Amino acid sequence: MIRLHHCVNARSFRPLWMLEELDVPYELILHEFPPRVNDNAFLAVNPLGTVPALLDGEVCMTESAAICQYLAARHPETGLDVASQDSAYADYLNFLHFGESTLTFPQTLVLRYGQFEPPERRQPQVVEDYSRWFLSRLRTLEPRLESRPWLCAERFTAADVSVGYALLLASQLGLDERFKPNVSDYWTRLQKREAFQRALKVQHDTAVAQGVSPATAMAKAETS
Ligand SMILES: N[C@@H](CCC(=O)N[C@@H](CS)C(=O)NCC(=O)O)C(=O)O
Repeated sequence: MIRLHHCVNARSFRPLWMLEELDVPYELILHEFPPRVNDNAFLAVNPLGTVPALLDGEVCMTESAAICQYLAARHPETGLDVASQDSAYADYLNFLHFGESTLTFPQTLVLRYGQFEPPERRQPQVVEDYSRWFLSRLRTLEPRLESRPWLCAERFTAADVSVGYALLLASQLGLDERFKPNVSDYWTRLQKREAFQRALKVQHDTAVAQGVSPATAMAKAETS
């Protein structure tokens, strides 16, 4: 059975959401964030200590967008994949990787210098600059979503999971209030998906069952 190592609302939410969309059996292991510090045993799974880590037989993957691509391709009957012969294939790959490489990166600086660093090392200017940088990167999505509900192939795909996670992280950072109308409506549509809601519930219930705090690392940093 697939095993997914996860921290609440971390990038490993992408594969968790995918697994719920695919409706395949899996085992979920929750870690206190960051596992690098809180769980030495996890370094044997991923020496970098980052989540996700997805194990599937002999396979071990640690990149969230690549895992979405892998899971979608392994289950083409679900329609979450776009085949290489399809005219939407290039858009599919582009948005799938845009979600992590282009959208999530500036948010990590907002997180680090707004919440994770101790108060004396926090940098409000960095937070505002990278918040703006992130929001400006949504420029690609706003016109795209003017006339379609999902990013490509005229259906919901793994690319929407990848970009959707970046919007989830943005909402955790309070940046969703600054979304333009089409991105805001898209974010509302994404949150209405049953698999998205199931993934939120599963991570909460599993965290509680495994003795891990169900609060996000961001919420914990705010109260520390
Ligand atoms: N590019 C990787 C990034 C993985 C990553 O940095 N994960 C974060 C959680 S969002 C993490 O585990 N951070 C803990 C650490 O850096 O020690 C991906 O998309 O999966």
